[in-house]
Amino acid sequence: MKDENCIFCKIIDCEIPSEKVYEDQTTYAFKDINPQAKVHIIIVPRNHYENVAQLAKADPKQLAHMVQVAQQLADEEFHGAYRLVFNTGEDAGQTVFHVHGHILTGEKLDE
Ligand code: IU
Repeated sequence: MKDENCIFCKIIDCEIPSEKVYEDQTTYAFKDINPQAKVHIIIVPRNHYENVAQLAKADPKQLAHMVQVAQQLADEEFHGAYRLVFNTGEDAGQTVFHVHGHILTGEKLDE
């Protein structure tokens, strides 16, 4: 399930370069190009869904897997402490309409 106009589908397929930090059969994670924390990773499913609600409805196991991978990356980066954010909708700051979690970690975060 790909969208040929989607920039994150192109990153997953390595048509556009990214700083990959994790991949498996269903999931891909890379460093955000505009980091908002010491470690800022974007985690995406390989399949294209517009937002987290669509993903949760269509494939809840995939969403659960992404949370587990986020935990694993934060275990490696900052003793398992992290913030996981899914901006959903333009008015909430979503700019790329391929569901993605922002994993913010690597340092103590502001409350
Ligand atoms: P948002 O939740 O849709 O606003 O998040 C999109 C994020 O993707 C944002 O933090 C961008 O810096 C990041 N990003 C990226 O890392 N590489 C890209 O090629 C593009 C966006 I386009």
